[in-house]
Amino acid sequence: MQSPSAQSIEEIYKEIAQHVILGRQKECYDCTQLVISMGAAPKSVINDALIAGMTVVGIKFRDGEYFVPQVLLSARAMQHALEIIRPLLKETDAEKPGTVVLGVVRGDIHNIGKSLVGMMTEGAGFTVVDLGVNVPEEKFVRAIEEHKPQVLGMSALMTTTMIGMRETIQAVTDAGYREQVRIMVGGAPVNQRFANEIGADGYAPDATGAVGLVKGFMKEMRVGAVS
Ligand code: B12
Repeated sequence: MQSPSAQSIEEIYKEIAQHVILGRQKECYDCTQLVISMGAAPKSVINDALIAGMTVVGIKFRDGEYFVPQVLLSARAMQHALEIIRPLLKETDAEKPGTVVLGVVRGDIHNIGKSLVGMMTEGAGFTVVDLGVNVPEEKFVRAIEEHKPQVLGMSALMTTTMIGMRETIQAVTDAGYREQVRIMVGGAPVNQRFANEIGADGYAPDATGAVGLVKGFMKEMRVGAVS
């Protein structure tokens, strides 16, 4: 790392992306802290530095240049840096205008995208109940019973686990809760067509889009949405 004064925020973004790519956890964390202290916008650090790096990791993994251990190091570096950003996205004293239950479907342990959606949704003032990864249908149903959310969000990162979304919607319908909850889906292999096909109420390609969906659903359900 050069001295901060010699580097612009954009240059440090490139450095952060590089640390994600190389799985350098401490360096990634330190540089993230540095840009934040320089006044970088948290969402821009996520999109222009951390996700930019993880996108390259995805390409290397797809092309057989990276294997699971490298990807895991990159994921850890990104997740560690996200811990700096998480509190900055939260509105501490805001009135909570609605609840979103979120989870990654059964068989799938890809956590990062879902967590980002959760962080941004919380940042917009909503209560988020994060069920974690590898969530079976019945656990989603139990969470609806327990938390009475207006919105249920499901994430899947693999073509082989997307089916869990359809099965969860079926389970929610069978349990009699389909009318009382809006369902949104997302994750790299998911698209609008698939969302329509399985009877979801919405799809978004990224966390910002997810927040837009949540706000729209809350309005529809007459829960005071934040702007
Ligand atoms: C990191 C990673 C891992 C890490 C995950 C670490 C962690 N703690 O999350 C580890 C190493 C554990 C891993 C394991 C595996 N992985 Co992997 N992994 C990835 C990788 C490189 C990046 C995923 C990521 O974090 N992206 C960054 C985040 C920010 O993006 P995102 O998740 O897409 O989320 C954004 C949007 O999609 C959206 N979004 C996400 N969720 C939701 C939800 C809602 C409701 C909404 C509205 C929006 C939304 O908003 C998010 C933020 O903008 C992808 C490649 C890729 N192109 O996606 C492969 C990838 C998903 N993995 C893949 C594979 C094959 C595996 C393994 C099977 C490998 C193996 N042989 O073991 C295992 C599977 C384990 C399992 N059972 O789940 C394949 C899947 C192929 C397929 N069948 O579809 C991919 C596509 C790589 C590839 N090209 O082959 N992986």
